Amino acid sequence: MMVKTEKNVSKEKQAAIDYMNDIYEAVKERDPHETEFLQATKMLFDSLIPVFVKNRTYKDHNILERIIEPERVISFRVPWIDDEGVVQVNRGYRVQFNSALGPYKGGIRFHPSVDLSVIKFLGLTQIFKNSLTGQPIGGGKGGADFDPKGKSDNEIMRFCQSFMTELYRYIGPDTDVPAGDIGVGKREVGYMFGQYKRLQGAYQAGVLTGKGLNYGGSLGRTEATGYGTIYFVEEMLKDLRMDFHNLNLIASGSGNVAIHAMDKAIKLGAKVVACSDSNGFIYDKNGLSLQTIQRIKVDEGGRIKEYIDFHPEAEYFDDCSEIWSVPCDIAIPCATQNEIDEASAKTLVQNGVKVVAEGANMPCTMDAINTFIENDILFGPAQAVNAGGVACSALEMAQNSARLNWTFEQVDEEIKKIMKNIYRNCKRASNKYGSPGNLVVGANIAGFTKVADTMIEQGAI
Ligand code: NDP
Ligand code: 2IT
Repeated sequence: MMVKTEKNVSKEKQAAIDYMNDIYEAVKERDPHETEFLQATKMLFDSLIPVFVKNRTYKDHNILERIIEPERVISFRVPWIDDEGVVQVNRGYRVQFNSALGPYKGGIRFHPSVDLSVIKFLGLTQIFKNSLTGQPIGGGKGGADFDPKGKSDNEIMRFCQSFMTELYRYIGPDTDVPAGDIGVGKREVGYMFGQYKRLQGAYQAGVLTGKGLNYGGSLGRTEATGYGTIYFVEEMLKDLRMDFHNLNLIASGSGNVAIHAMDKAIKLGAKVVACSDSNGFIYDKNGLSLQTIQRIKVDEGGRIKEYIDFHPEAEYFDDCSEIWSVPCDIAIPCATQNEIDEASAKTLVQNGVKVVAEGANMPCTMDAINTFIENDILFGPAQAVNAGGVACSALEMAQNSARLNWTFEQVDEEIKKIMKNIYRNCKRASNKYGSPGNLVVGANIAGFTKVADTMIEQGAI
């Protein structure tokens, strides 16, 4: 059963719940082992119930059955030669999920946990995130179960080249435009771009985003997801008649999203007291030094525990999931999926958290989200909160098409506008559909209805 049984449910609502349960069960029967994808599907369906109560059109057009099935799934072998001369093999994926609004758009993740379920959940949520940005981009995602940790620069390059040797035939500036995600940053995008250019025999700058600044990358893209996250939180705080001053913030992760979110939060007056990597977390009640974190993680590719070598006043704990026991006003999970479960959510609530915003994709389990909502904690869902990254990618595509470069200030201003707009639209949709303040419902409905309406306009494809 998808939705908890409620008393006094209207006939119309029960019919919508039954209808959506049937579709969910069919998805589950088809791919029972895709746990992350099923989780994302369930979260989406739960939010959409009010839409299906109010509106028959989407049911008449079988939108749910269509939207939940990717337009195309590509899976391929990625052979590469390690520094010992041994051939290694990984599995690569690209899921081209939905092209109603524009070319497929979404990142590429290199992490040992990557499988089709992970890429499908990321692809599904990307559709609605991209829709929320208001830009002409469809949804897709890709990746490989490759572990970049401990690999030499040459190994990374050979892997990226081999990955692109297969992927290049499926992508293009008007077809599918990948970017970075966990384990894929400017370096990896550069190697993939070089290989794409070589195989294609043409310089198509708009085929990838997150590029280096010398060859079509956009100023502000590196910062965009983290900054956008904080611009969104700023809007949430305004609703609580608060700002960042004197608020304690904790961020999980210390990668691209976490670092730039912490940077912007500090600039706006917050105190960042804890952050982590996959081994453990650091804590300093007086505030962490972002400069040191950046030196360790960005410049030297080290581990977060090295922080205490430079700041003995800080503490290191070697279990990253325990970071949620640190008391804070704002919690922004910025590492990976399912990093906040119900128990962690309850701890955050008990410790007085005021705002939780998902910098990462699906970092909170469904029970965790319900815990926040039931306790009236203002909660910002991933597809809205972290949309600044892909929004900036779409600005990079626009700059590439026009063959010009915007200034950092122009890009940053645009991202701020987009994030404010997303917040407004989520709030409006949550009000319109009877769940005021529930931004999960608002984000899913606002993202979904635009894609669904467009699919209807484009016919039964
Ligand atoms: P990075 O690779 O730059 O950093 C990831 C961070 O999360 C690292 O600190 C890493 O620790 C930690 N981490 C990764 N996997 C795990 C895990 N299984 N358990 C605990 N910690 C983990 O990635 P990004 O910052 O780019 O991405 C972070 C999240 O944000 C992801 O969910 C991504 O999908 C999402 N996102 C990213 C966008 C972007 O533009 N980059 C845009 C929108 C969302 P360690 O170094 O130890 O591996
Ligand atoms: O999850 C995401 O939105 C990203 N990894 C960024 C995608 C993009 O195309 O910039």
